[in-house]
Amino acid sequence: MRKIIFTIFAFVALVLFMSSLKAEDAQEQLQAAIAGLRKEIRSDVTVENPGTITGTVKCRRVRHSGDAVVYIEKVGDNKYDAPTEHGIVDQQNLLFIPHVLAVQKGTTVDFPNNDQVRHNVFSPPDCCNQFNLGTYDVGASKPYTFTESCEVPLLCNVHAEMAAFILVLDNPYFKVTTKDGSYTINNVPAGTYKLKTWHEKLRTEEQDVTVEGGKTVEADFLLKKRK
Ligand SMILES: [Cu+2]
Repeated sequence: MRKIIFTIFAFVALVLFMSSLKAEDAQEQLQAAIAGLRKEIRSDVTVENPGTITGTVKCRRVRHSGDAVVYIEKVGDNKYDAPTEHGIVDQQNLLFIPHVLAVQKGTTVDFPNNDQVRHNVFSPPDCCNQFNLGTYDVGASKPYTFTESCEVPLLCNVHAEMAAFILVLDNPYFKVTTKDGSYTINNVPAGTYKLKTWHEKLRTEEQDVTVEGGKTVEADFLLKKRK
């Protein structure tokens, strides 16, 4: 009898141990996926004697100052070739990864399903890039090309809690902030521009910046709740 109880106990302990390893594995995989995916997709532009814009975005009353976007509204005629590189929004553990992706207009984004369950990807009907990729299998991937500049909320009609954003912008001059709120926009042609912010929950701010060739200009923002 004792032997049987011991065997059952040992078996249960082993199963628990294996499942904790698996959970740890999944967590590690998720972290690696988050760290590995690009948060911006832009085309390469040759600029003579460019300048740099850098600074910090402080986000009030949200968990961290990451996932805000700083961008220049208009550079010249704002006409740029679309990037050839694809963006990726992965689906893992009932999450879209990354949570915020900023892309230049004309970028194709792939939506691989690397989860254990089927997902659907769509944007709401009032979005300027309205699309619905339907529900698709684990291991499959579907692309969509974003031809209009605007905020694109991503949703899944299987899981109401899944949400993410793609911000589609007119030119290559933008950056997604890191968790501490810092950002740097490189390769900017000399000139005076309107620099704007985007955040899924916070109010848009803007300020004028003058960029000089070979120099770095600083621009900080404080983002508050929308009224
Ligand atoms: Cu889903």
